[in-house]
Amino acid sequence: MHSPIPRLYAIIDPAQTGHLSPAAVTEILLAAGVRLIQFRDKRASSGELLQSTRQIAGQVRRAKGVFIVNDRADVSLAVDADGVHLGQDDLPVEWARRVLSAGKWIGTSTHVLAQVIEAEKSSADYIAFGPVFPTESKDNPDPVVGLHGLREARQATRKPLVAIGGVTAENARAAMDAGADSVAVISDLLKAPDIGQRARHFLEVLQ
Ligand code: 3NM
Repeated sequence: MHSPIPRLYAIIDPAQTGHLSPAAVTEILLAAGVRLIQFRDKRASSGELLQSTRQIAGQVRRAKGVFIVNDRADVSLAVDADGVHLGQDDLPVEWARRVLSAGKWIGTSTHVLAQVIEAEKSSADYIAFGPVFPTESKDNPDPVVGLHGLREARQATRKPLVAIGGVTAENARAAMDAGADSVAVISDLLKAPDIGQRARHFLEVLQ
């Protein structure tokens, strides 16, 4: 990871994009100025995942953005994405490092302070912590950590900290004030009637 983490981290989950294809959503987000995009598809086969990921990687590359693949270091490597995001049950960070070349971003999800402390000791490039607010986008979410939990996480790491879970344009500022460097968002972006306008609004609020 060579550049500071953008303040808005958009996650595209096809379960939430309705009639729009992931590629169409990517185009809208990039046009709005979003420069950090993750693709997360828990249902796709490896073949399907490779297809969509390849396309999005090209789009984000042309816009000089950063593209992260959820969970799958192999797919990230195959499409020359900028990195991978790992959950607690995915490959451990140091093992994903064996797959991805130096300089690629590796992010990790954490949900309690002990995991933040562990991640701080790892070579992860950034740490996501949440759910900060209640979320409906994740199956079996961990207990809500709240802004108080986020402040504690801030004390436990010097790495870039990403607030995730239930973040909206209305509460994003509060998450930054609690110590987040970036906010990761699925539904408040993807469920908006006008995704581009919502993304621009987020970017303004996070200025
Ligand atoms: N991870 P939304 S919460 C993918 O707590 C994900 O680690 C979480 O979606 C965590 O912005 C979450 O719609 C869902 O709440 C985020």
